[in-house]
Amino acid sequence: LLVFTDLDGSLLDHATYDYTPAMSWLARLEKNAVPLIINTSKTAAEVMVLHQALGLVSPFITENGASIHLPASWCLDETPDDRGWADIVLGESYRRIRNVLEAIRATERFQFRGFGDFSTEEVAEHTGLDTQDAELAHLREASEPLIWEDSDDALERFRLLLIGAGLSLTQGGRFYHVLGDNSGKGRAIAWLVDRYHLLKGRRPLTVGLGDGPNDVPMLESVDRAVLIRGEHDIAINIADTVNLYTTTQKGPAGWSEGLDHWLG
Ligand code: 2M8
Ligand code: MG
Ligand code: MG
Repeated sequence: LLVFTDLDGSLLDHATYDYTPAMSWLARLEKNAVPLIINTSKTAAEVMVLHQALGLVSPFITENGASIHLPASWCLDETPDDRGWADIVLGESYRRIRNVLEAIRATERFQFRGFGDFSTEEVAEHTGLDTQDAELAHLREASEPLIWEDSDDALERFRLLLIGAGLSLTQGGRFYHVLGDNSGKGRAIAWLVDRYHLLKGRRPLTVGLGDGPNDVPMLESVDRAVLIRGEHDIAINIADTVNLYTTTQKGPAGWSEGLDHWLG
């Protein structure tokens, strides 16, 4: 069994980033040695802090699937760095993403602002994170969150231009996110499931929990999916072939409700 989870609006409360209502399930997963694999749009720098606080030993996925972080126990050919981690990059570099965004903005005059245009204080303002955490959210490696300040028509044209440049656009609870087109939360899961298979000689049962449009590829690639009721009112369309449970509660309370449903 592998449990994949989104953070904001899922394991963490959308506004306060608290996870207290999930504590008893976190303890239960740990006791049963079930790997809890964070799969988030946050940066590795942000996740590392939480991963340690939760005492996790599992791999984690950052920036909407653009990069996978393996502890030594999940490595085959990879050599862990001196902190004990090996990074697999599936997406495009942050530098290339910013270059494309700046070129598109210069020619199309679209109105948007990304984290690369923000000071750390502005990141803090838009996310509700304190300055220290905002600094970690600012350390992007392979995706750019942005606020769209232009029309819906312009957004559709922007989406097509990104595809033309080998990039893609997805949406989290607060921001649009630009990333490489061969990444995404689903692809990163497929990678880790294959790795698990190579290590253990069998495929795992997979559970996935998320609340946003960027979680759809995750929910569509697991055996048992939990759609957590969102704080936002963005429509979320999931293929009807998915084994889906939709929670009535939001955030970490919904997260626990979902695990009660599938594993309780
Ligand atoms: C960003 O992502 C969230 C998650 O869904 C969003 O779009 O609302 C990320 O850039 C992340 O790094 C940051 O911590 C988070 C804070 O709300 O926002
Ligand atoms: Mg979320
Ligand atoms: Mg997320």
